[in-house]
Amino acid sequence: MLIRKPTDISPSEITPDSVYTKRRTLIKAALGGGAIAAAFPASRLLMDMPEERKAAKLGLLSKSEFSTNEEQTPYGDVTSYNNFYELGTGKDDPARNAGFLQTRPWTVLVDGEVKKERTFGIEELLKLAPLEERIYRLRCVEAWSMVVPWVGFPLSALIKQMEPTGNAKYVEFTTLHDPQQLPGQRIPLLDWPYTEGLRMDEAMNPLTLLTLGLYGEVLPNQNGAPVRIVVPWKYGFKSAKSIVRIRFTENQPATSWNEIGGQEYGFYANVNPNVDHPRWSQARERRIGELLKRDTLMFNGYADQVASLYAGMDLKKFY
Ligand SMILES: Nc1nc2c(c(=O)[nH]1)N[C@H]1C(S)=C(S)[C@@H](COP(=O)(O)O)O[C@H]1N2
Ligand SMILES: [Mo]
Repeated sequence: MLIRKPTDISPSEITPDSVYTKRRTLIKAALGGGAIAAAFPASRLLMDMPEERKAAKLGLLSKSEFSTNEEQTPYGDVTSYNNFYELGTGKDDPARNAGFLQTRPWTVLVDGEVKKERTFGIEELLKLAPLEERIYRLRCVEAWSMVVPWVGFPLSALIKQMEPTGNAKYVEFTTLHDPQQLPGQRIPLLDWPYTEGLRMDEAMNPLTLLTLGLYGEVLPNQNGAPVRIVVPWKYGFKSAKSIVRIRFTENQPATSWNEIGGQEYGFYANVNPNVDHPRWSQARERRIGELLKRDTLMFNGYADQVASLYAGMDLKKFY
């Protein structure tokens, strides 16, 4: 399969309404590996596996003052050790099942508390603001971390263009809901589609990146193609993948992990070595590719940029 250059892509079709119909049932049972395997038809797996993904280059990228100069996690690790439950629950499943997901045409609906709702084709999003390279640490709640050269632009550029109303206090992100393309959605692990959310000031923070690529190329499907969020001071699950909708809300939106396990996964989910997950410590982490664990930093090392957002808040309560 060949991914065309962003400039070759024709205007997108409107995403079907079914994508936005949120299921009401919340099934809290996590199922075993047998059910997962059964949801991914083996024949299609082989047929749809691209032999060699040749990702489109994203052209000249400006560097960012927010980039870390730590050693980058190799491309092979970034694209083969993933969390993307819609493509399987094993770390190597998303790369193996990536061929199910079709990322063209693709649209993102921006609606809710905005002056005028709008649907962006992915090719429009790619041109909405200058693309930057942002080398960020990203730490999973499971106590591993990576350093990834993401490509994108601050989400604030999109928000400003959309002119949210005075009632917009939060932003909700919704992943594509299509069990054909995301077969993990045939299993009620989470209340699909995956949703996440940020407070408006978090969404406007210059670190919050609307992400379209990594390592100078368009995002591989397993990393959340064609567009995802990256919020580097929060646990990885806040960084929703394969987004089809961005909605401004007055009230704090329900988020998938918080709904399924509120004691373990809070709405804020700021990386915090002093607040343990109920089942394990968050004080240390393993950088993928390294043997020894390292200390986890407050706000994942981005305290200078974001600590002020939480001034006066009890971070044990608002975890
Ligand atoms: N739609 C969706 N987004 C998701 C997830 C997911 O399962 N589904 N997993 C999250 C978690 S737990 C992490 S750690 C990051 C992993 O991003 P990466 O695979 O690109 O490193 O994606 C996040 N975004
Ligand atoms: Mo994660």
